[in-house]
Amino acid sequence: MRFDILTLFPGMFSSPLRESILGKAIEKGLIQIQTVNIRDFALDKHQVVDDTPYGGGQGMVMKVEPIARSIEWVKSQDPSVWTIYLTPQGKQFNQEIALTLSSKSHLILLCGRYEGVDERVRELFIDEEISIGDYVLTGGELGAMVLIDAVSRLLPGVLGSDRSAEEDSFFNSLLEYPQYTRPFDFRGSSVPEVLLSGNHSAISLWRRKEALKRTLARRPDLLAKANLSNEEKKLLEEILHSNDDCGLRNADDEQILKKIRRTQTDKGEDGV
Ligand code: 4FV
Repeated sequence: MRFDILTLFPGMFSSPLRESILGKAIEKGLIQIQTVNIRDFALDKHQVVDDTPYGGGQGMVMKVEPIARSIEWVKSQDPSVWTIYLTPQGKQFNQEIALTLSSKSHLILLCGRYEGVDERVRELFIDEEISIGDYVLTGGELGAMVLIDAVSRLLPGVLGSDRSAEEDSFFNSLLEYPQYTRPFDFRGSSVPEVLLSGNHSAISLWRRKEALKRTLARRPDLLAKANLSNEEKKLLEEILHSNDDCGLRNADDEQILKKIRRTQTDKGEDGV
């Protein structure tokens, strides 16, 4: 998979993407990352890439021409490239979007700066707008790095075994179960016995139950849209009726519970 990153600060990408798993993926040729300096496509003597906003107002806006030329330069090499603009006005990035993008072969990631880009860039060149979160960064570069990391690790051969991506949080939109490793006891806190039992069905049952409890307690919204197996629904039932109420007893939690029950019922023959 190829990523062309359009930015005014290509140096930001020198080290973060060269370490560890992504660095190896680049070495193995599983991903190609090219930074394109938008300023190289500003043809005036001072290579101006921004200007004051029409209608007044604070800050500067990125000019359309340098961005247009840089996108068209990449498209001249591959017209099928999919062009993404990282912006707080985009749809919220999540695992589902990462999975969809991982099926594409070539992405342009446009990183905004200042107050953002001239609106004609959107009208004429952008296929998809993505936000990494409801907060304002100084630039889209960190968003581009987040996207490259989340998408690349889903590509065959990037992670040690592709299976591990299937056990991700959010893979089946549940949060991950608690993880433990040596030492068995740390300052009086020890590892749940079941994990040392060697009884794999008991271990996976414990892990599924813990994932459900953690999701119920921290992200009940995810449960409402999860595709739970009938066994998971039964586990959720046990959790909901056990005295371990996962701290879910105030009013809107009840609403979420009703929603979880409703959606799970609609989804399965014998709902919770
Ligand atoms: C952003 C985000 C983000 C907005 C103004 C760059 C900044 C500046 N990008 N997800 N949140 N971008 O804050 O992707 O141009």
